[in-house]
Amino acid sequence: MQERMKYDAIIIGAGFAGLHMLDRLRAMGLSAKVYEAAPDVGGVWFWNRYPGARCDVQSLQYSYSFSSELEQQWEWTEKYAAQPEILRYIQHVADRFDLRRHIQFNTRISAARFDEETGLWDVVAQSGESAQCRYLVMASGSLSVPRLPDIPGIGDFTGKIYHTGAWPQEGVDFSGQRVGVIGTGSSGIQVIPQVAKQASSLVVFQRTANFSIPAWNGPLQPQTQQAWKREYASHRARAREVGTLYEFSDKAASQVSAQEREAEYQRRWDKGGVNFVHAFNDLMIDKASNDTIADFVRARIKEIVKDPQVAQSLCPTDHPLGTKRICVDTGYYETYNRPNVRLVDLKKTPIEAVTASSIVTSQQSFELDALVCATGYDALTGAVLNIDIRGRKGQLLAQQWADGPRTYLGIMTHGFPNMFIITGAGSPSVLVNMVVGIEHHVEWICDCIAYLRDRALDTIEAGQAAQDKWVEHVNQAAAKTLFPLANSWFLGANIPGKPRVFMPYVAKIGAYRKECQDIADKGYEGFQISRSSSKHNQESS
Ligand code: N01
Repeated sequence: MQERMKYDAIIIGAGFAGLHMLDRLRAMGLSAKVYEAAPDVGGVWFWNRYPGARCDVQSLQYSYSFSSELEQQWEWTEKYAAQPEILRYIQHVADRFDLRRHIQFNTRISAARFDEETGLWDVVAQSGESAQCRYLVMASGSLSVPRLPDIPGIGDFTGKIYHTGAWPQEGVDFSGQRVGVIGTGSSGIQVIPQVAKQASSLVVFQRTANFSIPAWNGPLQPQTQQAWKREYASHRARAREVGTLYEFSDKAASQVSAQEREAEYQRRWDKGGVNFVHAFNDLMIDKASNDTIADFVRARIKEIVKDPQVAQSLCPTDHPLGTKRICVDTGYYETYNRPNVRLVDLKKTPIEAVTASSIVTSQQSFELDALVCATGYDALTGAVLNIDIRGRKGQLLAQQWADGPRTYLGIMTHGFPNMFIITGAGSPSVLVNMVVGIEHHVEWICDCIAYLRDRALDTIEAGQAAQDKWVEHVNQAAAKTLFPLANSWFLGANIPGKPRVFMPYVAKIGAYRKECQDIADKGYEGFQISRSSSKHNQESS
């Protein structure tokens, strides 16, 4: 029998998080291996190849900060990079830092088991292949488990069905086809204008109207890029405090005149992007203030969309602006003025079934050649819980998290020693610039491993009491905002049966970094740290 490979660390996933983790651990002199289900690096940027896919954080900020040579030498071509350019960047990083030889592609990890005797993790792939490690790092992504809608009859559809998050590598040509799109979140809002340009007809099946802000994307001017690069150090320092460098207002919408509010919303609309939602500092905590910005967007939708009934259906009315992830688009609302595009408002006429060739609503049947599902993900916990992870005493992580994810700092969970989660539930994660969040977690995890190594300690895990306190703290932070008012994937509301728990930590990344650093400075307060034989319980009371 072939001997099992043994590594200091195994990392699951070769996206932004996994690659950076690998690079840092190698730099520390650890043996590390990445397992990746896809045939190449990239993570979500490998899979999300749908037409129109691009990041809504500006390219110069949605990139690694750990290498000044890399940040100076890499040239971005657009204000908001499209998926192919981001994927090229990630591939470049893998090659530049010679990471590929430590990555095993086409390998999906199905199980991981902590062995209390050895203090090691046994990691098993779907193929049956297994390996051992001391540290297990979940870099498996926050939005990486696509979810198809469970509509009666969908399995009978004989046309092609695509999910935006698992797009065919060879691309899709919709020319001359009758296409349906289900879903109007960030992915739907990006893919719809592109499909509309190709398809002979497009029917959009909308369950919940979403707020979308124009991107006003365009080429990145060389002088803009050079100016930014000259100031990169200070920009990155600021990003560590705020995530993305938006114009954060110190004024409340409730304390200024209606004219001042309108002028500010218009100014930010004209600049475009997520910056729009930071127009005032009370928009996410005061419903009346939020109504003012939501009204502004609804008025813009009615200006852009020519058919008043279609415009009305496109106006979100069931959640405050920003409580579902705000969308950023290029020509989304304008697309509904095209003669080949039709909006079906599922709130009025729900889908009843899918047949071999059509979608049937309560009112009509729509014949389709292809169906695009922009129906989202089992967010934050999906990728972790898809693996059969067993910690101390064989306890199953899925059982521990049956009522919602429980972590300490969003990085570790009680009963699962030496298992780290990058940008997991309980950390700011998807609420901030992901690359900034990832770099922070990678640094923290590396410091933690160095701490253990320097003291010849074997395991670290979240203490129960500290974890309980953290979960409560994360819940309280969300409860002070308007976020819980929306049925969003932040709350798991898009997955039937998923516990309704607000998963990300609503905090400025700078404040969160400080909380994490303070805990590390106090000798990892609240964590349990042990040598194989003697257990030093450092959990705070
Ligand atoms: O997924 P979503 P997404 N019948 O869950 C609808 C990031 N991202 O892939 O709201 C009918 O937001 C569902 O309707 P409802 C970003 O963080 C970023 O678009 O549940 N409809 C909703 O409209 C984003 O938030 C970028 O009522 C059904 C849609 O499908 C996250 O990924 C680009 C349905 C799902 O929206 C996820 O975005 C893309 C059903 N059975 C993604 N089931 C950028 O950086 C679901 N829906 C720009």
